[in-house]
Amino acid sequence: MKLHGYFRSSASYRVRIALNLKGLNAEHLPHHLRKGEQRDPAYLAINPQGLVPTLQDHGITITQSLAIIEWLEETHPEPPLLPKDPLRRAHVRAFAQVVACDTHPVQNLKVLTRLRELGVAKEKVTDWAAWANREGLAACEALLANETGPFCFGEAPGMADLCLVPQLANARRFGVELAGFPRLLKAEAAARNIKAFADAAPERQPDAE
Ligand SMILES: N[C@@H](CCC(=O)N[C@@H](CS)C(=O)NCC(=O)O)C(=O)O
Repeated sequence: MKLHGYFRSSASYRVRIALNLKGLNAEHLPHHLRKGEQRDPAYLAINPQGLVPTLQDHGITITQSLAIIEWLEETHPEPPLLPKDPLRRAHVRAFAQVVACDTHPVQNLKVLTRLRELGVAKEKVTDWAAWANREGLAACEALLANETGPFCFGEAPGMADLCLVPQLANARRFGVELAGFPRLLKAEAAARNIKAFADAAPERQPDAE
């Protein structure tokens, strides 16, 4: 398998955790997002959005981190990243989508770059990104109100955790105060003890700066 990514990309970070949890090896192919390498024609031919990650495996290509993770789950079911119960699965997916569909996309590099191009001052752009993170994480915290943990949804890490941990890293980069999210920090602390999460961290990647 080949994973096109970038060390600081939180969407790639999600997939790296999923691969590690499932004990799968992938060759990591970095694209330097700040240098615009995601828009090279050769990369656009496999990912028309010019975003990372993209997974390639024996002639197949999959874009979008959640689609990649669902595909890994279906083709390599052990250990599971989703619970067995349909309602619990829906709740885990809802949590993951708060992060991946409604929080991360409004603070990704492309959006922040466009705001700068439209004349928004750098501090205001950072405020915007921090606001998006606070809003999304507040919803995530509420979704876990009745979950005892230690992970987001139960005794083992899953799809919710692999979305949460990279998003908390983003929130810190934008200066978000996280003390108001104790349940999320508890899940993050549990994940920190797991090698699959530690090995996927941005600073452990070959292209880390
Ligand atoms: N919804 C996509 C988001 C992908 C995405 O936004 N990736 C970011 C890095 S985390 C990216 O490639 N940004 C490049 C850019 O904004 O130009 C996914 O989950 O894969």
